[in-house]
Amino acid sequence: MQKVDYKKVIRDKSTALGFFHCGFSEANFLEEEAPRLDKWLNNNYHGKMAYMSNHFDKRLDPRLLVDDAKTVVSLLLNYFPEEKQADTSAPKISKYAYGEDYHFVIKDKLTELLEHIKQEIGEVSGRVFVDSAPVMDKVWAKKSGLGWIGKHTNLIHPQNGSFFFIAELIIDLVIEPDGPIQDYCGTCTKCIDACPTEAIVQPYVVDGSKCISYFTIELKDQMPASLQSDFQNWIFGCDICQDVCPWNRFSKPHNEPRFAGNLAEVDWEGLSEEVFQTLFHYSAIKRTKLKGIQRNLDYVKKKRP
Ligand code: B12
Ligand code: SF4
Ligand code: SF4
Repeated sequence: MQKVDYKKVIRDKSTALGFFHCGFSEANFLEEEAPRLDKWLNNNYHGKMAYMSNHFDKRLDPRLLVDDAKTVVSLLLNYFPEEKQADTSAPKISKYAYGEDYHFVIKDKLTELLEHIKQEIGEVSGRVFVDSAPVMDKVWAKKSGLGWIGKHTNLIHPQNGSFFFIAELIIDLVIEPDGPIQDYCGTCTKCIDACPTEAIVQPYVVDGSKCISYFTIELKDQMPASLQSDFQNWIFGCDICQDVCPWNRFSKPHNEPRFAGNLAEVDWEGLSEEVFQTLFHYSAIKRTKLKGIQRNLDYVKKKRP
């Protein structure tokens, strides 16, 4: 009887589902990351993202999340849009949030992938993850050879840049791991130099509590009165460190219909609750609620010269 090529079965289906890269690593303890995560939390770089300080042990070991976990299958899904926001003076939204919320889109794909694995390979159990549990997405993708973690702390693929989401399947099937690739940041410091809030406190370390993405999406309170930064019109997330990264010259537009979206027509200043609910019901933008968007608009208006 011919032996099933597990990697081929999984890779072929992941490509058919629209993921553009798929890699494998052994599910075990993240020894190198443990002191880094500990330090990051001790420095309070998570700010008010309390969920980041929960489940420290599980975050570092997928075997504590999934019974009998053997392999982490890492997957990348492109979200780089065909057209960027044209009006540079308009309020800016991160490219990842132009279309439908990626959690819904990716979860559907991962569920289908896991079903396919069961059909083709047999008794396999596991769980799907898309930024929904204490899993270090970038670290697993790096270990699986899908790129390196750049100085701005996002994962970069040498052919596709960094505008993609990362997701995983953690399964109880033993698969030969792929090895990591090298870091190609070299002497470049463009992301560090461009960050308006100096959130990249040293190469490869972001103080999350200083990042525009944190202020505009994660922070539920008022902006701190002491905040002097010019957010350069970003009202939902921030793409600056990725926009300036030379590796993103290689980004190609996604072909995921559910990520298509046109925010150019949105009258941000005049948004009512009803219009907000209609426009953003299936969007990641819903996370801030209308109140958050209005707070962010007020902030960038005040900081405009
Ligand atoms: C918390 C979080 C945030 C926080 C904190 C950011 C951060 N860098 O941690 C905030 C809200 C600021 C944020 C912002 C963004 N995020 Co975010 N975020 C996460 C989340 C939930 C956890 C990340 C995490 O574990 N942080 C904890 C710290 C310890 O990890 P870290 O910064 O990666 O730290 C590493 C380095 O500091 C490094 N390190 C430390 N010291 C040293 C020393 C050396 C020598 C070296 C080599 C390394 C090193 O080791 C640490 C561990 O690997 C992940 C999803 C997930 N479950 O993984 C998404 C995730 C990282 N975010 C994502 C995205 C898209 C963004 C934004 C681009 C969104 C936007 N446009 O606004 C920005 C980018 C900001 C930035 N430059 O990082 C994607 C990244 C995809 C990619 N290509 O890498 C992820 C993976 C979500 C997903 N599933 O797709 N995010
Ligand atoms: S996302 Fe923006 S604020 Fe955050 S580290 Fe990058 S450039 Fe700085
Ligand atoms: S801008 Fe330069 S230093 Fe920053 S992640 Fe990209 S290549 Fe690395």
